[in-house]
Amino acid sequence: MSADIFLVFLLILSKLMIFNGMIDRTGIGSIPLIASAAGTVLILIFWAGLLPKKVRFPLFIILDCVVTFIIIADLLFFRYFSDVLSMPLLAQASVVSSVKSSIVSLFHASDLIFIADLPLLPFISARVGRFNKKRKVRFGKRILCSLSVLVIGIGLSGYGVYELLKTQPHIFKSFYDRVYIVQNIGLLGFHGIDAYQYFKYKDKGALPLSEDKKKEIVEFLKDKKSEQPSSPWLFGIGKGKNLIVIQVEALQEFVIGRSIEGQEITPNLNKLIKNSLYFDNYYTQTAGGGTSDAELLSNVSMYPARDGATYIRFPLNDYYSLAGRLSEEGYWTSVMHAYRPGFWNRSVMYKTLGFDEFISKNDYIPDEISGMGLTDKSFFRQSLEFMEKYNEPYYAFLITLTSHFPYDNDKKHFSSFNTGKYKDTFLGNYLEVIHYADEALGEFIDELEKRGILERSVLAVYGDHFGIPRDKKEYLADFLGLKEMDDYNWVKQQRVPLIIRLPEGKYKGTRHTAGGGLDFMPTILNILGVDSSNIPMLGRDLLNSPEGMAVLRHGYFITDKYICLTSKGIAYDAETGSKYPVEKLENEKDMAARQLQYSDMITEYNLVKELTEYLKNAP
Ligand code: GP9
Ligand code: MN
Repeated sequence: MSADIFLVFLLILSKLMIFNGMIDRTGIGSIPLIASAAGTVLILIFWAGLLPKKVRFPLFIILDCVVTFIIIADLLFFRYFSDVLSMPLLAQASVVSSVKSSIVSLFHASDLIFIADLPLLPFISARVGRFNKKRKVRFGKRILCSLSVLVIGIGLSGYGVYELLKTQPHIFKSFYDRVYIVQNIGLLGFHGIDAYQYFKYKDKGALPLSEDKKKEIVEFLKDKKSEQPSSPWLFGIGKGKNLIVIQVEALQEFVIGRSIEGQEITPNLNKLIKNSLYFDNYYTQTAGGGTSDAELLSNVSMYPARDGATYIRFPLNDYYSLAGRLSEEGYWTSVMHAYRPGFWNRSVMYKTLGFDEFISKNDYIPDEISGMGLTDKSFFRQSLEFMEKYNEPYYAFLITLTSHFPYDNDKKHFSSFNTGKYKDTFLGNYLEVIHYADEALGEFIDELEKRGILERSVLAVYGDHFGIPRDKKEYLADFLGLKEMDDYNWVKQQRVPLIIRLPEGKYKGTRHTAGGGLDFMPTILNILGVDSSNIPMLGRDLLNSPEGMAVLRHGYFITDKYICLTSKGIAYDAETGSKYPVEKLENEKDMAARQLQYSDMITEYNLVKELTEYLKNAP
């Protein structure tokens, strides 16, 4: 390698490593990271040996400038959003303006290190050029050298990617933690994969959208609203109260009211249910975005994206969110989750969703750790202190963490819970962490009560998505005493509990209407007495709908009476599990398909603003 090429290689690699050091001081010694970053630089400059020095020199300057620009842009973005830039973000101009306004405060004097080489480059190159002048290498040999550099570059980058995929096999599917990718394979590798994914999705045929289709969506939304009675039941029963929503990680319905070895698994949830509206036929409708999809469903009443995660792919769309609507009513809105703020692109998305505040891992004292991070008990304790400072009414959205897969947590902070024959099995571990999450929740609710907050609030608790993956279904069948976990049983187990406690425990009782995450927002807005007629929501108010229906993201649906496995062409009686003629469900099938399609159109064409206008002016 000629000296000038080697110099450019070193310069760019150093800049990349300094960048990594700035976003994560501890991780820069990692061999896969260094190898991968070096590999990407080699891929970037492999061609250089084929060109005469006079030609490649200006190209080097351009290349260095481009990489420097990318690094600085990412660095400023990181300081603002705790995240790195990505194609879906860049495609939406407002992100640039949000960072632009604070650019001066985001730029640190130490960042000058990234541009320090630029004025020196011509000088250095001239010297290196003189030193190298006499050596002439045949063209064929140079081609061979360049190809070898390319192959080594690909090999080194591939090694970094391989090491990352060993521990995070799905990370490139939904890009749930961009910073983590950068920490493991470097900035250029990340941007390369990100751009590839972006164009791959982009060409994946967005649904065709005509003016007629838009009108069809409006009609659909209007029809949905007209199903509601003119004076809906319980409208405004929680008017002016705080809204406290707890999204519990991996909490499934089957644990509710159930005991093992003579102990209730969720004694606190069971107690809460006694004084609450309890929806026991409520389904998870999440897809590739996991927890973030559950958040999305509850906060905007739209389905998650068909591919990848909405939080990652459409973070700068317009959304008419629960937080946005409650802000208009004078609420303070805050979301709390003790994990890295960039995970699931939350720091960007929560701004988009209109939350006034995001309290993340960076704001909590890490005094008790288990599983993925701060324990739920400490999370609730500290969150309550934040909440106490808010002016009322407020909307506090709390997302728990301890009961996260794979449930083999350090149990130091757990009280003992005997799972009998399931001890140390996957299911036993799940039951233990859920028991812990329940205990943490119980402490929190007691504290809310003691401080008088409970009676000034509407409290909602629900599970985000399944906890037992399909490959562990036998455990579940055994635990539930089922002969076989067939499709019917499996679909039924996709329920998560939804509990809504009204002040003074009013209107308590179990409700069996079929529903899902999509229905959370309309139900809550009715309870809070907030007009939602202009909001394009795909869900329905579960307290006022004549019939319930939950459409799962891949198309299966559940009505109050039937369960339909659409793609398999099979239907069951929801109660008994006996087969039901699927051709009798044509209307429901059509409704389910349209719902999913409209949701995708709204998301992919960013239609919320336009639809809101339509609904506002609709007769
Ligand atoms: C971490 C937590 C995990 O922030 O929300 O999300 P999941 O893996 O369940 O999607
Ligand atoms: Mn989750």
